[in-house]
Amino acid sequence: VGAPADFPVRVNQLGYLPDGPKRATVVSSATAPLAWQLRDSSGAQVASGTTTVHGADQASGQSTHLVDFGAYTGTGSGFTLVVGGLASHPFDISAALYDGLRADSLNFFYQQRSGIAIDANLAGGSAYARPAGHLGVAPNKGDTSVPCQAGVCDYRLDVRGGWYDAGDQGKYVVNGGIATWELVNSFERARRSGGDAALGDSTLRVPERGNGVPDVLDEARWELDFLLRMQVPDGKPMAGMAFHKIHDAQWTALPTRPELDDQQRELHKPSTAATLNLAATAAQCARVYAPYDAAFAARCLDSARRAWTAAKANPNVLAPATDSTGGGAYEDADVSDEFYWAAAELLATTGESQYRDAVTSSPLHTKPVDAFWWGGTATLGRITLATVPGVALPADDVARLRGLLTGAADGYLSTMGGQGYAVPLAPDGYVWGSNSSVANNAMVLGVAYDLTGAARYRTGALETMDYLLGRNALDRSYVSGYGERASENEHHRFWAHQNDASLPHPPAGSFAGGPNSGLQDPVAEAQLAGCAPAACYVDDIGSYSTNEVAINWNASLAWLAAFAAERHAA
Ligand code: 9MR
Repeated sequence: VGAPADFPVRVNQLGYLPDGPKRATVVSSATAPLAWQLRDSSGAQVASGTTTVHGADQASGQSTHLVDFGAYTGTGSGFTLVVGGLASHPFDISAALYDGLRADSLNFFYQQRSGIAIDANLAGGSAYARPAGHLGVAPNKGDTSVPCQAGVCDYRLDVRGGWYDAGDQGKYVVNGGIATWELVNSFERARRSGGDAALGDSTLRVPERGNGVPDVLDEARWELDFLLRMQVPDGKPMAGMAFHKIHDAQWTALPTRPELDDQQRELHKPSTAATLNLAATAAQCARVYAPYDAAFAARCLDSARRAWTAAKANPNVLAPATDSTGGGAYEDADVSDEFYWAAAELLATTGESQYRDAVTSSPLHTKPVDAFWWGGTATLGRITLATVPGVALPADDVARLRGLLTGAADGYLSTMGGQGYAVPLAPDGYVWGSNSSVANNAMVLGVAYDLTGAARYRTGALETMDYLLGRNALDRSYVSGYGERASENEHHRFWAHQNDASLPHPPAGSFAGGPNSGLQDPVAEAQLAGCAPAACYVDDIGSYSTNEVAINWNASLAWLAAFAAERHAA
């Protein structure tokens, strides 16, 4: 059996769950069905059948056939799928398939921590260990006493901690908000589905393991503590608002180890969007952390209330797109969705009528569910209102929101069904961070499964993992360490092995941004001209617009991995 460089038989390179869907895509222009064989690790045929001709796939620009070997019920490792004499990458069929990814996709956050030394034993080897970054130790100029940009404030703030956003070492409240919400929501939903033990204390590699608090909440708290520090103190102008971001005055070179960053760090002007991200995540914190640390939960609630009040008083302080020297802009010209999200979280936590009024008077409350991302967060609020038990809304409202969420999920299933590679994303959706668009839409499929128990939604969420782990236009797993042909050169200032052999590759569980038809960096421009949307990706450290990592992206992967790892009774 041959094995060409680009395997035309595209599978989830990690594998399949025994009780999940098992489909593959074959790149072939044959107009008649082809014979396929499933072989075990000894090469013995264990199942066979014929493909279904799908034909042209718009996103990839490829001619495709589909294989469904879902009737096979065996387990093991080293399976291959063979079509026309050509084999796929080897893969497993196992109920434990996603256990490793659940842990590693969350360990990514530990390794992105600012303000703490990264321990080799927790980070998966000495290559990943490093001294604490940005604690005011030379040559660092932050983050324990950070000045504002000119004219923004006349005092300094201690904004240590949190996670570095991505391949850069900026810390942005807007993106920290959605990432934190997704991790905490992953735990909140698992507690309802009975899967929370797998995210509980001493399940992850975090320094706080053994403290009696679920480890995923320990990890999220590292960021929550930072978000709370970003709030303008009482007695200062715009008290209660949150600074939009803190980062270097100039972009640093690649590589730059965190503890060797010598740039001045600066606080950027408070924004309504950042303030509402703080309000939303701090309100969620108050609800979810209450059983473990009542004092912290109370501090979160106080901060959330003050942020909400400050945002109401300053409803249109917008972060500009032009503020992108030394860090990302995270600009946002429409904060109606952030208002809705924050009101939803405050309502779910407090039940108070002021927040209910804000929810029910928002036009977003009755609109169809739209895709969520860092700049569009209404659906995060909808998920909370539709899933948290006992939310103080009329039953009709909750039922309608649930219907809107399952309606969006059915839309994603229909999008998947029309494609050669079952992706819950339209062919024109391959923008910067497309893998997170895909993963976020799959989260809605997971929510729909939780709400209804209908198997088709779980199938959709799991087939999305197939796409991310190799069943795609490029025969590529976008998750480092997972799959035979996985990304390994994601854009990062410390995991910069491609530029400096003394530094490591990104650790297992790091998630690449994915295909971006905009070709928004020099490497993509030079190497990807003319690419089909789903093929506009290059595993090169210089391609930050297709191959960066980011906390908001890894958070969706972690949510999905935890969902996929949950065991289901037969
Ligand atoms: O994820 C962001 C994407 O939606 C934007 O199009 C892009 C350009 O503004 O920025 C992305 O976010 C980056 C941020 O600005 C800086 N840190 C790295 C982020 C991921 O590339």
